[in-house]
This record gives sequence, structure tokens and C-alpha cells, in this order.
Amino acid sequence: SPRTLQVGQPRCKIAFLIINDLFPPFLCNSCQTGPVIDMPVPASFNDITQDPSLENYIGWVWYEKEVQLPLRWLQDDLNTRVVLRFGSAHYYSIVWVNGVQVMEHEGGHLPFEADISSIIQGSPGIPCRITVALNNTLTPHTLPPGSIQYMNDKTRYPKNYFVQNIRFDFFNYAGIHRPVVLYTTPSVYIDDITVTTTSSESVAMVQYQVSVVGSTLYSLSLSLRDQEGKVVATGDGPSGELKVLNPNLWWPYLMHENPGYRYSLEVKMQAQANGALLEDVYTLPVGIRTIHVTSTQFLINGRPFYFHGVNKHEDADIRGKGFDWPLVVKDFNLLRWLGANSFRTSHYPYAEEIMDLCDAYGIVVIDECPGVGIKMSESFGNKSLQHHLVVMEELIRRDKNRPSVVMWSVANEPASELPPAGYYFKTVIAHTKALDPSRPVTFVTDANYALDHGAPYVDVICVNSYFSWYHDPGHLEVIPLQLTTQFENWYKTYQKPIIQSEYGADSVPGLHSDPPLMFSEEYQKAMLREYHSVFDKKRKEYVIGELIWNFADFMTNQGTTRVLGNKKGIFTRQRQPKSAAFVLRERYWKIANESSCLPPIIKSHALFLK
Ligand code: BDP
Repeated sequence: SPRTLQVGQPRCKIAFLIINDLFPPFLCNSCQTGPVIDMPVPASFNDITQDPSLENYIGWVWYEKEVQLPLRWLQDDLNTRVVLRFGSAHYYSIVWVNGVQVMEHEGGHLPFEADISSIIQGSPGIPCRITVALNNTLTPHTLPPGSIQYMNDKTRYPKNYFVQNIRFDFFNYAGIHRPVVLYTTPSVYIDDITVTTTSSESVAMVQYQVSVVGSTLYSLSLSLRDQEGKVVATGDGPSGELKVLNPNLWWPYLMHENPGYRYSLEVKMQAQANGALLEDVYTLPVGIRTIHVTSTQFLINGRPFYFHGVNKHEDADIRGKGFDWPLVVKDFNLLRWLGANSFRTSHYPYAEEIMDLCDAYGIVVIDECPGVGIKMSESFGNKSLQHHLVVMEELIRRDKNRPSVVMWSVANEPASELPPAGYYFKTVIAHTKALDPSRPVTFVTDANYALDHGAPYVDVICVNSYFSWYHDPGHLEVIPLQLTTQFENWYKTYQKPIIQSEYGADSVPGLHSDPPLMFSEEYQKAMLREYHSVFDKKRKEYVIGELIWNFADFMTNQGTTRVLGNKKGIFTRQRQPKSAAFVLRERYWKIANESSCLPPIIKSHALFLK
């Protein structure tokens, strides 16, 4: 948009330095910088160079870039507010503008921003110098948690040698991962909008709340347009309700011939300030849909929804976790080719641009926070808990208006069998529901059903299992019994619907074996078929979804069970299908075809059927 200046696309300079004393942060006067190199933004820094020390680097890195701002941003200084915004940076960030610290942010995967008007407007003509210090060190209290282990045995390790231990299974990429932009607003501006929707067949209500910052003397007018541009409802004031007759509902992909229908809510603010009339206009896409969870079903717009989808990662060659449009669009084309109607943002919030496409295409999302690998007992203490609550606030503020987001996941595979997990998850889930009463909340468990202290608080049971892989490796024949028992135990304990939130097997593309042996493409396919036969029985009862682990192969820490990363993808890391992708594709389209309104859908998606 014209009020946004993209600063993240060209190259930034990155300087990295090694400091062994990791905390307190920022010892810039007392340490020497390392080499200064060009670094693309957005990107992870790890895989960009040939330098192994940067690939596995832990500690502070520095980015710096100068940009020239448009003169009119600097001249109209009383009424123009200039904001510097980061889509995300891993993990702990401090940002300076022209040498003045403007913000600090803890945690990756979520945006942060600061008003930098007073700094740059004081000195027009001087370029705006943006300096960022990033630290990717994880502690027991960060999300995800981690710990630094010093190796003190001088006969085995060099002086000050340390490693970062993590309890999650993806490479801990770091850097400025998402776009960095400068944008302006008037000094009185729309700070936030919250929209929720309810509907019956013939009439829908859109409840809104608008917060304005900078003055209490303002007026607000709202109009809701349909996709033809016709105004269907109007309103005014900071809160209220818009009534839409015969609404076009937001439907998931493959549930309707026109999935992802969004109205456009235009919010216009006018205020008098400093002798001028200020106007701020914000346009928000609004999908009208409802969600209900019963003891056996997940209902979208009153109709049973079955999650047939995937788990993903933000991960690719060279760029690591850096945002990349071609990759994102390719992934959505593959998802729709597959007939997937949903994914979980395992194991952290994905880029806003990805979420925009989910809204537009009708891909349903279980939106997961970075609560992955919460295993140490210290990570269930008050310090961690308070941070987890803040992260949920940031995530909900970012994604609350997205129709594609149908459930929050507050964690993946925590040590929920530990007694403090009870209070911890009770608190995180209650906080999440208080922030957003409109969506169900879950976390993903691999704990024993009888010992899980967090499960009593979730709305939907999400369970991961790897029968015939991590348990009874090579024994596909145990799957039917073990999976049936798993479902029955969880259901009899909680009478809540269940999603198989992960299941999978590694396969090395091109490795074949019949009878199927582990790591061959045939084994991955055979494992799928065993799981699917149980899903087909249980989805008639209370199983409401299946999400394969994983959409694509992805990079992990090195280890004896990982061959250049995790190979449980049904696509390779370069997004080429393995044999399992075709098995899943046949299944997902078959499940979609069983739902009532399919003939027109098939035609409208002929592109993906060939
Ligand atoms: C699950 C984790 C996931 C791993 C997967 C695996 O939730 O992050 O990548 O196992 O081992 O337990 O492949």
C-alpha cells in the first residue's frame, strides 16, 4: 500500500560476534565484532554462507541498514506517525533507530513494532539507520524453551565450549525471518479492530469493536461490502453490530463451490488534531462463519467438519525459515492438489501472508503458539507461565479476525504428565478463552491418557502417535489394535472429539522395498493405510480429523535418527511428491466427495483434479 515502505527486501549488512557470556545482553563496548557480511532479509542467516560457525551460531548477531524516508513523512511531523514493524525475528530483538533504542521484543514468530516519529522527524535529511541486535539463545523460560550446556571437561572440549540443548525436532533457524516495513498513520489512528460473527441461514450479525489512539475526540463510520462491492450494512461508533441479510458464509475449501468468501469492512476515522482534519481508513476482510464443538463433532456453520490435512513447517533450502512468496504459493497449490482442507501451524505461528491465503482459499487452521518442547520442570514455573500468557496475547491480537483460524493450540507435546502441568495449562487455556471466547482451545499431547494433567481443560483432544515407528519399529501389524485402543481410551475418559494431530513415518525418496521396510517409500505408504483403516471406523463416531506428519521433509538438528533432517514429508523438501502423497491425495478427495455438495466443487477445482 502507498503508506508502506518495504525495507526488508534489499540486502542488509549483518555482523556477527561470538560472546561466550550470553547474559546480560549487549556487551558491544567490551567485545569485538566478527566479520561483516551481506545478509538477505527476510531469511535465516544459517544456510546463507559456507561458514559452519554461522550455521550453528548461538548468540548475538547484528543487522544494520540505512533507508531514505520520503520527505513528506518527515515534514508533516505533528500529524504523521511513522512506524517500524518487524513481521518476526528470532528470538530476542533490540532495535535502534539512529542510535536510539526504540524497542525490545522477546520471542520469534510474531510481529512487533515501534513509533519512531520523534527520532526521525527531528532530523530530516539524515538517513534513517536501523540497527538490530538479535539473540537466538533459548532458556528454560523462552518459548520454545531450551538450555545452554557448558562442557567443562578440558580434556574433551575447548575452553568455554557450550551447546544449546533443545527439545524440539526442527532446526533452530534464526535471523530476521519476515518482512520489515516502515509505514505511516495519522497521529490519531485506528489501533485495533475486533470482529466476531454469528449467523443463521438468513441473517448474520457482525459484532465489531474499534480502538482509536491519539485522541478521544473522533468519529467512526463503518461499511461492509460484499465481493461485488455493494454495501450490505453500515454502522458507526467504536462498537456495535452490523446485520447482514442472506449472508454469504465463509466456507472451508471443498465444502462449498465458493470457499473463503470474505466481505470487506471499511472503518473510517475522522478526528481534529493540531488544527487539521485527520482521517484514517482501515479495510479488514471479514468472513462470516460459526464454530461449535460437541462431544463428537466439530461444526463449521452448523455442518460437521472433518480435518483432512497436514502439519507443516516454515522450512526450505537456503532460506531456512525466511519468508518466501514462491514457496508459499507452491505450498498452497500442493495443498489443494492434495485435497487437504486444513493444517496445523506446527509448532509456531506462521507468517501473516500465509494466514491471509488460508482465509482467501478456505484452508482451515489450527493456530499453534511456539509452546513446543516444554519438557523441563522449570519451564512450568511462574516466569514461563507469564511469558506464555503474553505470547498468547500477541498471537490472538494478530490472528483473532481470521475466519480460517478455528482453534488455538497452546502447545505441542509438553510434559503434561508432570503435576505442575495441570495448573499451567488450566491458566494458559483460561487466559486464551478470556481473550477470545469465540474459539475452542487445545494443546497437542503425546502423554498417556490417564496421566495427562492438561487434557481436562481442552475442548478437543489432539493426540500424536507413531505406532510402528518410534514404538514397535517395523511392526505395521500392531497399528490397528494400538490405534483403536488409543482412541477408545481417550474417548472414554473425556467424551470429547479427537483429532489425530500427528502420525507418520520417514521415507527416503527413491528408496524401495517390498515387503515394506522402514525408511522405504513403500513402508510410509503401508503405515498410512493401516492408520486410515482405523480412522475410517472411528470417524463415524468421534474422530474429527487426521493431520499427517509432515507435509514436507524439513531440516533438524543432526543426530543418528536424522538423515539431513526429518524425512516424514509426503513431499520432499523441494516439494516433489513421494509415493505417499498419491495415497493421501486419493483419500482426501474421496473423503471430500462423500460430503453432500461435491459435484459442483469438483468442477470448480478441475485444475487440482487432473
Ligand atoms: C513428534 C513431534 C514433531 C516431530 C515428530 C517426529 O511433535 O515435532 O518432528 O515427532 O519425530 O513427536 O518426526
